[in-house]
Amino acid sequence: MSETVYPVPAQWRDSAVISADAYETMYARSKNDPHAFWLEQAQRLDWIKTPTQTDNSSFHKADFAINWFEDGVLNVAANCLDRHLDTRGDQPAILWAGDDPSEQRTITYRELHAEVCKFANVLKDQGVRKGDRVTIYMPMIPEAAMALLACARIGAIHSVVFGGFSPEALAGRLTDCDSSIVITADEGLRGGKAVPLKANVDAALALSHSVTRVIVVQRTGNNVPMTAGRDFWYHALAAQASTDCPAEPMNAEDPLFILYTSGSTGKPKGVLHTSGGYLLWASMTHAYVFDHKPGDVYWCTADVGWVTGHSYVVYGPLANGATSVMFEGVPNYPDHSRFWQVVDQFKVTTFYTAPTAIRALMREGEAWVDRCDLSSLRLLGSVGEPINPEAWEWYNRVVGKGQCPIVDTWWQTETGGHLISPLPGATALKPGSATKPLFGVFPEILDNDGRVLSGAAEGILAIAKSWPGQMRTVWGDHERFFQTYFASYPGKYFTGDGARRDADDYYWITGRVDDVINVSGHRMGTAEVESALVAHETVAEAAVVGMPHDIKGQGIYAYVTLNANEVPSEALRKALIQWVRHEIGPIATPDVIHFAPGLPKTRSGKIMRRILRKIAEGEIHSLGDTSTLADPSVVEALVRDRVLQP
Ligand code: 6R9
Repeated sequence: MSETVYPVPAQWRDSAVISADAYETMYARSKNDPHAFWLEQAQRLDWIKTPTQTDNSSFHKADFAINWFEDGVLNVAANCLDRHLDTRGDQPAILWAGDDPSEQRTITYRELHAEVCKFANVLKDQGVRKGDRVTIYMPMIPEAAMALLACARIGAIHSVVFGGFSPEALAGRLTDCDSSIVITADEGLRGGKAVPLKANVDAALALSHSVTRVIVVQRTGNNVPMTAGRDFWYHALAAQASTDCPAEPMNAEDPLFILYTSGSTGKPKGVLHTSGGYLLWASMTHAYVFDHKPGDVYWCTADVGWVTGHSYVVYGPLANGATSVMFEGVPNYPDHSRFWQVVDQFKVTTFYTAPTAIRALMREGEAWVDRCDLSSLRLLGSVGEPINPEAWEWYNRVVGKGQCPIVDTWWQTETGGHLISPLPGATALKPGSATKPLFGVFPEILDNDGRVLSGAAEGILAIAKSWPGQMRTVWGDHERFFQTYFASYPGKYFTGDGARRDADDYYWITGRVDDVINVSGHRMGTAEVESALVAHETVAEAAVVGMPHDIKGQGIYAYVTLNANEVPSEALRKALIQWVRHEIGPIATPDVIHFAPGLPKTRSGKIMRRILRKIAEGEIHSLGDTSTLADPSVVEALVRDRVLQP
C-alpha cells in the first residue's frame, strides 16, 4: 500500500468549512461534551419542536436501544424544501442529465417543493397514511427524488428497491415490509437500453400479494399493460392534485425509510432509519466532507436505489440547499467521456463516484477525459469499496489535475452516512486510506477475541458508541438486528469490515471479514447467490466466494455440485448464469461457475470457505491446514479444475 502523503493544499487550509484546528477541537468536544456538541449540531435542522435530549443509546443486551433527539419533532421534507424557499427558491435543486445527452431538466427549489406536495397529495388520495410502507422501484429521474420526499412529507416509510433487481427480488422486499403500494415507471433507460420496470412489477405482484395500488410514472412513453383498478398513471392522478400539502410533524425517532441490504446470512435485511438523527447525519457529513458552499454544483453518481443515493443525492444535499446533479445514465454511454461531458456542461464543482467506475474509465485512457473542460472541479470523492492507490493517483492526476483533494468516504447502509473520511481542509491524504473518524465516531480495532488493540494495529473494525445516523433496527426482526451487529463483540457495533490503523492513526479499510462480497461497490451476500443456485433443478449444492477482479474489485466465483444424473456442460454453465440473473438481477451475475464434484467439508459437514476463497484467489500454495477435512482429495480436484479470471 502506498504511503505517499498529500498535505492539505494552502488554499484549502484557509477557506474550508472545517480547518485542521477546527477538526481537532470539534472532535474533542464531540468526545468530551457530546450533549452540548449534538444540541449545537441539531441547529442545522429546522425543528417543529427543538430537542432537549441527544444520545440515549446502549449497545448492551440488558438495555439495548438506539435513540437520538427523542423529544424533537420535525419534518424531513420541510427541511429539504420549505425552509429554502425564501432564500433560494429559484436556485436549481436538481439538475437532471438524461441517459440520452440531449435530455436534461432543471428543477428549482420552488418547483421541487410544488411537485413534492402534489406527489404527496396523490399518495394521500390513494389512501397512504403515516407509517405505511411505500415501495419505490424507479429509474434515475427527478420523480424518484420527488417520490422519496413525498413519503417523507406525509410520514410514510419508503422502501426503495434498485431498478436493476429482478421481479423475484422485488417481490421478496414487498412482502417483507408488507407494502401496499408501489411507485414505478413504464420503463427505465440506461445506456440506450430500456429497462422493463412496469413489466417487472407485474411479475413481482404475481409472487407477492400485499400490493393493491401501482402508480406508474411515464418515462419512455412506450406501451405497457395496465391492470384496471390497480394501476394508475401518475400524470393522470397528479393533474387533479393540489400543490399545497402540509408537512406531517414527525418525532425524531419516527421511521423515515427502509432499505434492504445484503448480509452474510439469509435474506436481505430491511435496514431502518429514522427522521431526526438520520437527516442530521446526512446533512452534517455532506456539508463538512464535501466542504459544501453556496454556488457549488454537486454531483453524486449513485443510483437512488442504494444508500449513497438516499443520503448524498437526495437528503444530505437538499437539506443543505445544494444544487444536486442527478444522472440517469451510465459512464460509458454514448461514449467513455460521458461523465466528463456532464461535469463540463453543468460546471460541476464536487464529484463523488465509486472506484469501480474510476477503474473502468482509467482503462479507456486519458483522451476521453482530456477532451472535456474539467476546470470547474474543486473536490473529488470516492465511495463503496477500498480505492486502490493506482486508481486514486489516476483520479487525482487525470480528473483532478492535481488540484482537487479526494475524500475517500467509508460508511455503510447501516451507518446512514460517512463515518471515516478525510475533511478536505483538515486532513492530509494518503491514497487508499479513508483516514480519520468524523465527529462523534469512535472506531476500534479488535482482535478475533474482541480485545481492543491500541496504536498501529490490524483487525476487525468496530465502533464503540452510537452516532445519530445509525440504523435503528432490522424491519420486523429486532433480535436479528442485535444478533448481527452487537452480539459478536458485546457493547460494540460490529461493522463486518476489517481495518488497519497506522502510526498516524489513519484507518485503512481492508475489506469485509464476513460472507459479504463487494461487486462494483454493490454488496452481495454469498448466501443469496447460493440459494439462487440451489433453487435450480440441476444443482445439488453451491458455495459462492469473492475473487479478485480488475474492474469490479471483486467478482463472483461459484462452486456448483450438480445432481448425480446431471453432466456439466457449457450450455448448463450459461443457463445457471442466466438463472441467477433472473433470480436476483444482473448485479449478481456469476463471473465463474466451477463445476465441482465435491466441496471441501469438515467432518461435521461444514463447508470450508477459507479454502474455497484461496482457490478462487489463485493462492493455491497457502491453503492452510486441510487435515480436518472429511475428504482431503476434493481439494486437489478443485485446484486442478480452478477457473482463472475470465
Ligand atoms: C456506502 C456503501 C458498505 C460496505 C462497507 C465496506 C465497503 C464502502 C468504502 C468501503 C473501503 C470505502 N465500503 N465504502 N470500503 N473504503 N471508502 O457503500 O454502503 O452498500 O452498505 O456497503 O462497502 O466493505 O462495509 P453499502
